[in-house]
Amino acid sequence: VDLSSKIQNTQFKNLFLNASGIHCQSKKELEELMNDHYSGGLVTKSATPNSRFGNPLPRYHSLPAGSINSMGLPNEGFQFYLDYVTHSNIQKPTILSIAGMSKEEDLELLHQIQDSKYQGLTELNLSCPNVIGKPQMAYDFASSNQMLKEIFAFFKKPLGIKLPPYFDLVHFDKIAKILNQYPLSHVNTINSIGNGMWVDVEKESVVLKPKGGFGGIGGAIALPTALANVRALRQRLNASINIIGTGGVTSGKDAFAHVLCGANMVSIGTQLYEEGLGAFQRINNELIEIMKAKGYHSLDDFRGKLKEQ
Ligand code: RRO
Repeated sequence: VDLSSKIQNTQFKNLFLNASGIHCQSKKELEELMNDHYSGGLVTKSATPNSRFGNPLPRYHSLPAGSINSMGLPNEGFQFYLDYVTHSNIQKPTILSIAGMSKEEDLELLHQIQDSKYQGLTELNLSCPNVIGKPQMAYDFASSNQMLKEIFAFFKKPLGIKLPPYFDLVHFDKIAKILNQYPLSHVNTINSIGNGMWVDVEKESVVLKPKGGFGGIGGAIALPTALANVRALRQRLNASINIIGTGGVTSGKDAFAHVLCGANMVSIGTQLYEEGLGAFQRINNELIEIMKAKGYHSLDDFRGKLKEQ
């Protein structure tokens, strides 16, 4: 069974990635991911121009079937991640994630990438739900369009974007129509489901310190929303735009479902955080067993082939 996959010209030995933000902030975490045999590629924590501590703690909480977070973009600063993906002992393809605090910062970071030696994939995070006072750009269609227009006027390296979940079919039509105008390498869907809430009934309290307890929802409870977003975008985007399916993957079965909906790559967030890097090996093996039982040899045998009733 062959789990290899591609984004544009970048070949991955298997479809699995960490979700950005999970196990990819520090040098140690990145090295562990880089040396892990069961993930096909590595995504870095979304970077801002300068390092950030992020929001006050507690800012992550495990839920019965997922997680809620309001990390607030803790990261080591853009130069650290650019150096890591350019100079380190690279064992697998990398995706450099960036998230400036304004359009100007995003453009500045992209100029630096354009002018650097980096030849890997870049991903612009237009969907961080947790920075106080900063709306998610990807919910503002006109601003997203304008931003992409300015970016592709100078940016010539492979670039994808990280999208938030959409919940209305008209919104899928609108965002796809915009994205189809640009030579994007990929879209990564979904970021966490923004501004959920969890209540500790015993304490009669929220569980996160920042933002009065509001935070992004991930993990198993996000799977149906993630699958819908992968499917709806695959049905609307140009074939040249690949899809990274992110959201709710805890098993090989969930990864199989993402690929059926059209995912080229699948990333693992909450489950990776909760289980550790061993999740990659387990989920690899589970997916291989499902494919063997069905007589599939490669992901192309079933990618996007979800049947309607
Ligand atoms: O750091 C975060 O709070 C964070 C980010 Br940038 C993101 O894109 N998604 C998320 O769930 N948390």
